[in-house]
Amino acid sequence: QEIDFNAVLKELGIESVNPGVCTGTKWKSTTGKFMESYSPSDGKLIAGVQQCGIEDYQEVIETAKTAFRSWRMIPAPKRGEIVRQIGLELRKYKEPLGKLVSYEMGKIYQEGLGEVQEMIDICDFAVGQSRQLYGFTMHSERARHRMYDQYHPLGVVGVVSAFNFPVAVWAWNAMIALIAGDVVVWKPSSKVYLCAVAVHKIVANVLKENDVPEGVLSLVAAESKVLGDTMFSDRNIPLVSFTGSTRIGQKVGRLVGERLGRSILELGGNNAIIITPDADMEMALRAVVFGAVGTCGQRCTSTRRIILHESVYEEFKQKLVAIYQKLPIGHALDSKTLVGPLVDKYAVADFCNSLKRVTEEGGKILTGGDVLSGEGYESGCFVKPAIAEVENHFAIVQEETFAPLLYLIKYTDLEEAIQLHNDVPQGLSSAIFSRNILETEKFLSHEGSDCGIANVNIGTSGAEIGGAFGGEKDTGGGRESGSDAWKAYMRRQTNTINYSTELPLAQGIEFNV
Ligand code: UN1
Repeated sequence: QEIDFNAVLKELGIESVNPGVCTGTKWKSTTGKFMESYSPSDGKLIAGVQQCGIEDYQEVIETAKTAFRSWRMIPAPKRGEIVRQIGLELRKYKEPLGKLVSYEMGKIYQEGLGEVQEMIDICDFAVGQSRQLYGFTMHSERARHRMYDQYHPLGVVGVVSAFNFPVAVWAWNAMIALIAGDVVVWKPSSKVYLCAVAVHKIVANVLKENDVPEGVLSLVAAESKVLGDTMFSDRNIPLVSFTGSTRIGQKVGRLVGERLGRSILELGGNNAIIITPDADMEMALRAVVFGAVGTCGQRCTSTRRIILHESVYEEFKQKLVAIYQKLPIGHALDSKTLVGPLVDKYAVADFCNSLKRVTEEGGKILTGGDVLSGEGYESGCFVKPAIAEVENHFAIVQEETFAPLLYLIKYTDLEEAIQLHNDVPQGLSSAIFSRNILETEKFLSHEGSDCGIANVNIGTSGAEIGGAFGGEKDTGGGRESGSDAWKAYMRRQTNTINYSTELPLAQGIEFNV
């Protein structure tokens, strides 16, 4: 079906040329280069952004620092009220924003809507959290002394997000940062600037209405080569939350670490599902397909490896291949599509290169791997999702290929399955399909999955916002979104108050002057 995309852009306030710098309600003309954004679905130009230059960035940081001084003094539940209104505003724009996410990034519309829903959900979560920034109280070892810890706002939070979740990852960070009393400077991926512009247009309505100071939520649309290192090394930013590859993440960790700043790193995954003989096979199949080809394999939580018991291997493999051969691949906004395009032609080249390496190392491609051409595929970004039989130790299997390439690996006993499962550098998401409690509990125990997320009878992707999101090992180790992840966005202070007329020292030390 043809959709009038101009109407969507108009509703979101996207012009053909958009400034790439915003401090909340004010848009700034910038000194950076002009960048155009094309849809990977049909290759058409959507609109362009005038990018942020270094001087623009310095100004934004000064505005953010000033804003922090007043924003931190607004009581947390009142900051929560602003976030509540942002959630309401996002509800109003869920459909056009979901469409833009789908059109600019290439995920199917259902997933575009789901992504905006994640934003709404984290707003709701943050509103509640704004009244629950709890610290502990403890009993002092000294008489008439009181001790407690409290959490204070931290300052400017830098959010650097990836192309695959153009809007939700910002919201996970920004909404928690807001209720924590922090201000946010967002550098979105240069592949999806328009989504970031649209988000800021939507949020501006709320900021204006509530007289929120300029600089509480800022946007700096710049390429990583222009602003990346500057931001990571910037002492004005006590916390950098970075989502992206392990390679870049290591550099972020180093640069932020050198100045003893804090970083939350959400890096690559190499997520596996173990399927045991006790699994519900139909459920497992659906979970595997969604996990492996959803978002065209471009989630950090995408399913990359299936570790199958030998007794169910052949049957599962055949059913899976049959499903893959019928997958509807096409324009992300076509409601019949389940697999949209990859984000750009570089991603297509990476996918092809990985397939080549699989064969070179002795793996066998069972289905897929073609780059599609012809009617409907003119953008050159469409591929057929692939399945390959491999061994876990292959160098290519140890890496994350950010595309729909699924590996099948056979196991004999659960011990071995868990070992294969953990034997990769990454540690983000994981799952087991089994109705046997001995197996599932073992998988969740400390001798089981070594990942930050471990699921039973659901797939590896599509985590709810209420949990802490993040992973171990090469995935970086940070946590964001739900649970007590908010603590990373605040500084902790321990307070001891003496209400006696003596000055006893701790540890019973006598010191008489
Ligand atoms: C990511 O791919 O960067 O769990 C985030 C999921 C989504 C978030 C993925 N809720 O798949």
